[in-house]
Parts: sequence; C-alpha cells; structure tokens
Amino acid sequence: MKIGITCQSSTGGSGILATELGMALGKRGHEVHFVTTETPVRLGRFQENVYNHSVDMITYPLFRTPPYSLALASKISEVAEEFDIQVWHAHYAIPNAVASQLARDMLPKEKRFCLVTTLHGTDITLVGGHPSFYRATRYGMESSNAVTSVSNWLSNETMHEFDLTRPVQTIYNFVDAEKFRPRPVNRAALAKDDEKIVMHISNFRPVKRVTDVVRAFRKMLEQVNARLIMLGDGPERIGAMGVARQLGIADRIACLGNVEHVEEVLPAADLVFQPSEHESFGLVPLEAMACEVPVLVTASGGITEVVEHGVSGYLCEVGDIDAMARYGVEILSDPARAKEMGRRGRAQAVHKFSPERIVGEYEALYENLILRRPELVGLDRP
Ligand code: GMT
Repeated sequence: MKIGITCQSSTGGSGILATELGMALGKRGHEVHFVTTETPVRLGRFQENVYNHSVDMITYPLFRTPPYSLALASKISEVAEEFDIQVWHAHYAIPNAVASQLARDMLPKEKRFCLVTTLHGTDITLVGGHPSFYRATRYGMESSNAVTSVSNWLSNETMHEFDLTRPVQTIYNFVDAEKFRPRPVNRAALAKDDEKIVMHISNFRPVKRVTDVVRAFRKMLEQVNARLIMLGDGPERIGAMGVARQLGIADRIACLGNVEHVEEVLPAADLVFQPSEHESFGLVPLEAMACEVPVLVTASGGITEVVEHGVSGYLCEVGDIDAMARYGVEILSDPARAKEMGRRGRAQAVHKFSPERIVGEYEALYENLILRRPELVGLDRP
C-alpha cells in the first residue's frame, strides 16, 4: 500500500507512535511518506520505503502568525498527488485531520486518498475540546473515513464530548519489545551502587503533575536510598525543581533533558513514575513494562487499560502523594516482587501490545478502506 502520515514532530507520544507505525509499515513492504515540520524524533536514520517531506513555511510581515495549517495542507496534497497515496493517516486531530481533509479536497477525484484520523488524547481532552478548536476538531473527525483512538476510554470520551455520528475504533498503541527490553546500561553514570533509580519521562506539561513526582519522591526517601532521574523537558520542570530545592532534595535529582534513545536509559530504572492528571494511553509506562521495569501511575484515563494494579505496577488516585510514596517504597524495597512485576509487565506488553498485532490492525483498516475507495472519494459518481 502507499500510505501518507502527518504527525507532530516534537517529542510527544503521538509523534513517536506515528513514527514507529510508519517505520513498521515500511519494514512490511509498504511505501510510507511522512509530511511534518521537522524530521520526527525517532525517524533519524534512512530506512527503506520510508520518506520524509518537510512543510515549506514562509514568513511574511502581514502574517502575525504564519498559517501553518494551510502550508501543511498544500504539502500533503502535493505529496499525495506525486506518489499516488491511497491512505492518508493523520495523527493528532489538531490541525492534522482538517489539514488532511483540505488537502484531499484540493486533489482531482481520481487522486483522492482515504483519510484515517487517530486521536491520541490531549487533542480531544485539552486542545480539541477548547471552544476555539471544537468545531474544527469535530469537522475533522466527521469528514475522515475512519477515526481511531488509542484506548476505549478515549473512544468513549470522544463519542460523548463531540456527539459524533460515526463510531470511533480503538486501536491500542504498541511497543517494539526488541528495542525496549532489559539490557545492560551504564547505570553507574546515573546513580551510586546503593541508590535505587526512580525515573520520570515526560514533556513536563501541567497534565503530567511533575511536582507530585517530586513530593512523593521526597516521602520515598524517608525509607529508601534513591535518586530521581527525569528525562524530557517542558514548562513545568523549573517549578518542579524549585519545589525540590524547597524540600531540600534537589541534590537527589538529575534532569537529563531530551534523550533520543530512551531505550538506552530506561532499563536502568527500578521504578517508572507517571502521576498524570490523566493519560489516554501511557506510552512511557508501556515502554517501561517492555523493559521489565515496574510502573507507578494514576488510575485516570486509558492508562488503566495498559497497567494492571498489582501485576505490572500500581495505580493510585490523582494527587494521592501518600499512596504513591507507599507503593513506591513497596516496589523499591522488595527486589523479588519488583522483578516479578517487571517480568509480568513485559509479558503483557509483548502479548497485548505487540507491533505484529497492532500494526496488523491498522493494515486491515487501510485495506478495507482502499477496497471501498471509489465510493468513499466519490469516484463512483459522475
Ligand atoms: O502529553 C503527552 O504525553 C503528549 C501526547 C501527544 O499527543 O503527543 O501524548 C498523548 O498521546 C500518547 C500516544 O498515544 C499517549 O500515550 C499519551 O497518554 C497521551 N497523553 C495524554 O493523554 C496526556
């Protein structure tokens, strides 16, 4: 098949998933064309069948903000026409679904693609639901030929919040368990031998509740000798470090910033800690599970479909710092239990969230749409 993909190219779960999907499709022999602002984070190396096209942006004194969505639509349309794309896959509804729909409208009928939109979470819960984007988000979904989301929770939220006339199909995210696996890493560069490693990985947005990480970690320190390693960056990092200084634990925390190959650091963790306000899926905990690292998360959103309480880690109520600290200490001070949790987490990651299974579900969706393409793009009508 010939498939186009649009996604966010910054470090974020939706862009990462879209990139991993494109690379997996390329390995399966499909021709994949990305259209993005910059090369997506995990698409660094050349890979057969996978191509990346950048959106051409101009600045002009008349524009207070350059109209990115129009440039994106023009580029998608150009790439789709040149490479005879059959299915365009928009990841993250804003602005990708509407830009893809506009791109399709710019094409002559016989060149029009089938459009799939995948919802990732904040495009519905935070951004898309905002009054300034609500109608555009709804229009993007209604005019797609298929809408998928990354958890049952997000599918239901979307149907309810946007009162859609069409179904939303859940297709879970996946993890490459060859890449994310337990492996020897340079642990000594991160912590002393007698220190446990608690790890947090995010884009440090308010929804991640990074100060909860710091507060609960301080309580864990009352009972275990540990170090907090934070990967990623974003607006809440400074504030969280301010809290750490107030609590007198800044010297027990290391911020590594954005790390491209997370799989080279993640296996060093004894616990991955993500106390978000909500997570529509939780790609980071899934990658941790694949590395046999137990996870501590909040029972809010689709993450409850990924992490099983007491099996691969623990689920706490949002903001319940005491419970988080208690569960954290339980995992960090019982290596046999932690090992068993890690083992069971990986087994679940491999069984329920494998690329074979999930990429196969996307392939089946695309194939079905391509069979119906004449009807979907109006080719069966004069
Ligand atoms: O907030 C983020 O982590 C970024 C965001 C994104 O769209 O890039 O992540 C969302 O999509 C990920 C991939 O599907 C999910 O694993 C995350 O749970 C989801 N984030 C939220 O729902 C807050």
